[in-house]
Amino acid sequence: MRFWRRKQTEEQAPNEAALAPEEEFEGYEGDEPPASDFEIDEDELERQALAAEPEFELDDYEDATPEEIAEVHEQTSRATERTRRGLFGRIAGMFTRADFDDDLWEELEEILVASDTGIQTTGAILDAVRSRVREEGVKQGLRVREILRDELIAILEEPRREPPAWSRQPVPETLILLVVGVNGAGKTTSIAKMAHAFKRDGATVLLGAADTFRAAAIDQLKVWGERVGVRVIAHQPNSDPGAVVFDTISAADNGKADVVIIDTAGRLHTKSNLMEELKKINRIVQRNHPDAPHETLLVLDATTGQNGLMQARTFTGAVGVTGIVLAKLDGTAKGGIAFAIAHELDIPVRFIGTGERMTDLAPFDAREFVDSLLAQE
Ligand SMILES: Nc1nc2c(ncn2[C@@H]2O[C@H](COP(=O)(O)OP(=O)(O)O)[C@@H](O)[C@H]2O)c(=O)[nH]1
Ligand SMILES: [Mg+2]
Repeated sequence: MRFWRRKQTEEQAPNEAALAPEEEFEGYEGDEPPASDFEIDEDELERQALAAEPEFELDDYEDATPEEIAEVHEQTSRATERTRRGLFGRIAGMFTRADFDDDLWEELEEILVASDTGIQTTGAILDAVRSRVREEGVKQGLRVREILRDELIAILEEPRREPPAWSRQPVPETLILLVVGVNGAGKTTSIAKMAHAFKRDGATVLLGAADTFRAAAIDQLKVWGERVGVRVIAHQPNSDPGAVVFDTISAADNGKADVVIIDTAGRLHTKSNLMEELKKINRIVQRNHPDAPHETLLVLDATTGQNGLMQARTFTGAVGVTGIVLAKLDGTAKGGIAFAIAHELDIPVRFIGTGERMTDLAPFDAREFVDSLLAQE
């Protein structure tokens, strides 16, 4: 799946004149031609429309090819396998019963809460579904299923205000991403995966090892840098993270890097120090790049469930988190956490981690996610 596109230069930009709307046709006075010239075969039109457009598109990547969409579908399906095979999968089978009675509502609620959707978010989803069921006088299970699907997607799309910085056009001259999160969440691995993806898309990528608190963390990023084939700027353990960031940005400016990704510590001596450090990093980035970081990505470990939400609040309170990377989704049967993140944090999930390899990263797409969870095996 392509995530990053080089900024269009003037020669590459489509010729504006060619795209200008056509002049109004002057010779035509507006007399309607005979109706027979305009016989429209509606079925044929519909067939043509279906053939021209792929059945689905990804919300954040509108020009994804059918092959890329198929890849995302496969990755999402793999990452949600445990959740689907676990409790959540029971939902898929609930709608075959003719009458959707109170017992079923209760069961649905229990499943959602037990899948880490959280009480508040489950309440919001079920209120929305119930009120539509009531308004439309729906009785049939299959129709309730459709409404539930719609509302699950709607919850995930609540925070989706604009596509991620790397898929917007024009992409910034130097795209700067700051990656934050507690230790062990999956920051360094996710950075390696992103670096791999952006590099494959043709970007020159530079990594900054600003998690200087642990020697192993620096080494880990260096090892990934070698594997992926991207440069890593690192200092000695326990050195000033701000200095690493400064050097990374300078190297990017001198070497014309397209994408800079900065790894940060998950813990310092105390929590408030960490948040101050992250704010300082932001200020250093902004010296030469006032509109950066273009995204501050919080990596959350999907297996930590509701605890992850608590951690997330600490970060969102201190630094402006613009997106979530939901790592280790493949390792949990409680993928309902994605709904809680969207609804309670109001931050879009940008990526899901689907395994430990550098290719195990997929864009998060609400429809793909919900359909994967509701798919019957
Ligand atoms: N199964 C799985 N494991 C992951 C994923 N992302 C990270 N990990 C593993 O989680 C552990 C911690 O990751 P790391 O990147 O070092 O976390 P950091 O401390 O936040 O930098 C490592 O063993 C990773 O291999 C994922 O998407 N799926
Ligand atoms: Mg790390």
